[in-house]
Amino acid sequence: MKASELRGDYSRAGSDYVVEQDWPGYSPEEHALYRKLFERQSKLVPRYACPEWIEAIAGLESAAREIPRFDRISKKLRVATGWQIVAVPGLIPDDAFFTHLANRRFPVTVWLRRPEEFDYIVEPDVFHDFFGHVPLLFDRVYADHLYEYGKGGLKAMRLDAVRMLARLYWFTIEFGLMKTPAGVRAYGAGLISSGGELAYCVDDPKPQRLPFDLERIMRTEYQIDRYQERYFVIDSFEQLMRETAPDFTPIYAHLRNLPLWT
Ligand code: HBI
Ligand code: FE
Repeated sequence: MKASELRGDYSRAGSDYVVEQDWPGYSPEEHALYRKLFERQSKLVPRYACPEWIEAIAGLESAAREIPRFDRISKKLRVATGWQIVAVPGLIPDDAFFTHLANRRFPVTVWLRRPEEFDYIVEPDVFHDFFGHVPLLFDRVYADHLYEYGKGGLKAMRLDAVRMLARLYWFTIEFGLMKTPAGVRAYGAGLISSGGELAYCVDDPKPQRLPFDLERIMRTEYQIDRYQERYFVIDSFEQLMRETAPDFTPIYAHLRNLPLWT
């Protein structure tokens, strides 16, 4: 994603890429589109989202009718897990992104997709970031994992291993599945916020559903513009935390020369 193609307004972003959310700047049409997206996903999440996400969204009912005010959500989030959300113009460079996570700040895009992008959008917008990512920041173990991920990202930059680490983020935070007594459920933000992939990732027999395997994940390429051909399934956020706790340095060294799984 070259900066020139990105659609957000980066002109007022500081060195940490944080901007004002400018909540009064949203039009009634934008709030209505956000509400339509929220209502569409609300029909699906009871059946397909993991219990932790279902539990967290219950405390965010203010975010159902209109685009949420980040400062108000941050106030609640700080109390729950010590995190806050910061407004950004869209995708930001890795070092800024990792630095925010390593300080318990989650970057949330300020702009909302256009009506014709109702079913699919390439870059994360406020609906993907807020509905997909923010609720799980209220879960202590998930939030602690994301904090460790941020610190690990800064280290991966020093080791030139961001590409391998980004695959971990992709197959967990964005497209992760979790085992539950009722069957697999989605916790990845890209799934939770998707009109079509949320049911597909749980119900469709086509994609592979593999047990979480850190080294397999770090060697598995992914496509960003279509439904995933494989998902990785964790037992719990505790397992995700445990399996990603070790120092990745020797793993990066070992994997660097191995062929990729496609
Ligand atoms: N920026 N705003 C934003 N959101 C992301 O999820 C994001 C990013 N920049 C970099 C990035 N993700 C990826 O490189 C990491 O997932 C590795
Ligand atoms: Fe995302």
